[in-house]
This record gives sequence, C-alpha cells and structure tokens, in this order.
Amino acid sequence: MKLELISFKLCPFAQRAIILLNKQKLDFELNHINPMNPPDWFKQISPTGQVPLLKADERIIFESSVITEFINDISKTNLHPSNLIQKAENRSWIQFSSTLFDDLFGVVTGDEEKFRISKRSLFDKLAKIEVVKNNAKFFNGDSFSIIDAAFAPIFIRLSWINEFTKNILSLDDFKHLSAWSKELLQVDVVKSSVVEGLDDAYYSNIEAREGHLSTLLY
Ligand SMILES: N[C@@H](CCC(=O)N[C@@H](CS)C(=O)NCC(=O)O)C(=O)O
Repeated sequence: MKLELISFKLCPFAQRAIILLNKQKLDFELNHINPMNPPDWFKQISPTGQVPLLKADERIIFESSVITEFINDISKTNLHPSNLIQKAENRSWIQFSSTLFDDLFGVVTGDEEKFRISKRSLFDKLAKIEVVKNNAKFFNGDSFSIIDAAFAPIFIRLSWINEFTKNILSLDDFKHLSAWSKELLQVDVVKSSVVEGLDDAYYSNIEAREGHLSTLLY
C-alpha cells in the first residue's frame, strides 16, 4: 500500500502519526504544507482543512486518532491492548489528551489572563491523568502503545517550554507523569520524530505569538 502523510512541521497531531508509522516500520512519503496558507490541491482533498492527512493508495484518511488506528490496523504488530475494556479506556484517554493541545495553545498564545486560565486547565487535566497512570514504564506496561505515541508530542512541548523558561510548566508535582515523560522522550521513534531545529522553530513560534509566555523566555 502506498502511504503519504501530509503534515505541517510543527504539528503535534501529525507527529503522532509519524511516531506510529516509524514504530510500525512502514514506508511512507512525508510532505509538508502550511495549513494556514494551504495549496489548492490540499483544499480539494481535505474535508477539514487540517493536517495530518494520510493518503492510502489515493484514498483520504483524516483525524490523527483515526490515522494512528489505521496505521495499527495495517501493521503486523498490534500496539493497542488486546483486552477490549483496556483498549476502550486507552481510546478515551487518547481523545482526552487531544484537548490538552487547546490548553497548550492558550498557554503559548494568550495574554497573562488567558495564560493563567489555560495553564490551570492544563494542570487540572494532567492531575486527572496522573491518577490513572501507574508505575509502569509506558501507559500499558513495559511496551510502547498507540496511547504513548498520542501523549509523546505533549511531553515534548512541555519539556521545550520548561527548557525555554524557568520550568514554567514543571511536571515535578506529578510523579507518574514525570517518569512517563522521561521514558517517552528517550524512545527512538519519539526522538526521531523531532526533526533538527524543531525546538528552535517552536521557540520562534512562541516569540512570534507575542503572548505572555514570550515574556517568560530566556
Ligand atoms: N482533530 C485534528 C486536529 C488537527 C489540527 O488541529 N491540525 C492543525 C495543525 S497542528 C491544523 O491543521 N490547523 C489548521 C486549521 O485548523 O485550519 C486531529 O487530531 O487530526
């Protein structure tokens, strides 16, 4: 099957798909567009105007959670729990994890008030995840699952923001999340999903937004 992922360099949702494609050792072509200024061909094939979008033999699959499930479906290794309740729980938390990006957007772009509200909302959600995360290396135990790929782009961005500031979004109060984040950031396919210079591009993006966070940068 011919796979082409249409992405945007800084997109965390696309990064989930890249992590999974590489973890499953599938060949794919990666093409970048800017969804804020999309080419006409992209407008014609994308129902939402958003990336990521996966072309599978010219058929169009969109929404990162659907794309990652599809990648799993066409792979030899199943990276979802086989227990159906656990699988459904994982899917619930994957959906929940996507809402963290709304808070992160508010943290990155908002004025002081919006920053404070978004950070509160982000940390309230992290506290809920801390309760369900256990001592295991990854979310479901010793091996990497789809849910780990869903959370990795969040932890990458939190670690960047902490590095760029005085640990403004420190996970230190969350024992399980801190350990999980540390593990995930060391996984090869997570590391390779961060292309050279992406941290600098993220830094520049924070500066360009001119929100409260830009005043806290080193
Ligand atoms: N629910 C979507 C969200 C994707 C998303 O927000 N993509 C952003 C880039 S990271 C985008 O395309 N934004 C342009 C737009 O919303 O018009 C998914 O999980 O795939």
